[in-house]
Amino acid sequence: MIEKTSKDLSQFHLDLEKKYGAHDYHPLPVVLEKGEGVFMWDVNGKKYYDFLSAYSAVNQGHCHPELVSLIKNQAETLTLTSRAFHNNKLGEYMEFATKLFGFDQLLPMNTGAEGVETSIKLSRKWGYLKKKVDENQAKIVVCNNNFHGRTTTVISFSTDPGSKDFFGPHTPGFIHIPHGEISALENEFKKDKNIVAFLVEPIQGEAGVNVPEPEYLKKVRSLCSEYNVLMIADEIQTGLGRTGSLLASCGNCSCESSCEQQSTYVRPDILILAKALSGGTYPISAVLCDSEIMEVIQPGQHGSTFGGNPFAASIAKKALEIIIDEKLAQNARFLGEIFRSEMNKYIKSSKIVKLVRGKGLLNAIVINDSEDSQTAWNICLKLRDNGLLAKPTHGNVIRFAPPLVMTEDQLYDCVSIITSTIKEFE
Ligand code: IF1
Repeated sequence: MIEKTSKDLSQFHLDLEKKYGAHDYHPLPVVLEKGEGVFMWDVNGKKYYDFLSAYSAVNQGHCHPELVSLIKNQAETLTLTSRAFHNNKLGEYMEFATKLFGFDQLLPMNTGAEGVETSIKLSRKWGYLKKKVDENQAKIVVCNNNFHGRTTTVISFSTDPGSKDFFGPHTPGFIHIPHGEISALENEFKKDKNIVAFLVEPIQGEAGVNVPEPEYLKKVRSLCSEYNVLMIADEIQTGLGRTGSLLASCGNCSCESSCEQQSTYVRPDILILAKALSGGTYPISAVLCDSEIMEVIQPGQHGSTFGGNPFAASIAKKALEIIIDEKLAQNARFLGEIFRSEMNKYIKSSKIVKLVRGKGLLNAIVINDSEDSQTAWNICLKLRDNGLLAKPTHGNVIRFAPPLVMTEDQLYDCVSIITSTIKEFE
């Protein structure tokens, strides 16, 4: 029995997790118990800026009051019917989301990985039924250093040994190319007529916020159309305002109307959303595409117990409305410019930070140290002590992704905390 000591409540919780939990994470040593907007508080009452947003799942800010109120109401009304029956929230959510993103239809799932798996099943079956690729030979092109989730098929095409090794035998049918390299993509399309899709993150988050050149997605779109290959955009982390527009594949739009009306919109054939689709309250994912693709899935061929439940559907519609009504994409674009500009001023004189990169409020700094150094980790520990929570992605890269509801003053306050903390390591 682990005793709850008054000295430090955190240790009590850390010990419980260590003793009774799987060790599938190495979290920063902080135990949180409350969240509101851009802030979180630990069990000892210490307040922090959240600069990770649960990997971009809390774009609308912690415990957004409109989501909390809706959840309370729906929780005492109807939460789950299964898709064996209809419910009064799913259709209105589907209509809202498909019109907002400019697609015919939506398939509701729960986690991001399930959304990715769904897009793989849709693409393969579309390939066999519509593109007429050879039976059981459908191929999907993916990028090196991708991150699309942790299910067995998805890690089959990971290039990260930690995600992939010792989980074989791996699902076949995936071809790897470097992210951002158009010629590599065209070479594959020329070589293999059985390619049915190209699965891509507009910006690679986990790989360290790799931003491709501005025309990359446009060229991907054009090649996929030319070779009749489905373009699948995994916007699970980059979507929903995070990179300064409603979708990273929208470019710098005005977010005043549906994506499709934006001239800068690179419209994928399949769009995958999750994370902030629920405002960080509940696992919700969605796959959107036109009927010509969606119709390859018929009753009994795909789904999930919780997919499309009235609780999730009502939350997701509200979460999307908040992003639009509060102009969170525009705020992310505005604050992201300030963040990178302020960090670049600091970097000029820093020996520790090599560069800052990102789009909107999905940013990262690269520490001038080896990949296996502890510097980034130690900086994050010090940031924690100074009231800001962030975590390294790989070795020497620290991702910075605050909730999109942050104010300009709060951002300047965070820049001051970050730069003054890093100065302690100069
Ligand atoms: C972990 C990373 C981020 C994602 C993209 C699909 C998924 C994710 C682009 C799957 C999920 C999460 C998973 C979480 C940490 C976090 C993460 F570090 F793992 F890689 F954000 F970068 N596509 N990303 O980013 O969605 O099934 O998790 O709902 O597994 O440690 P999920």
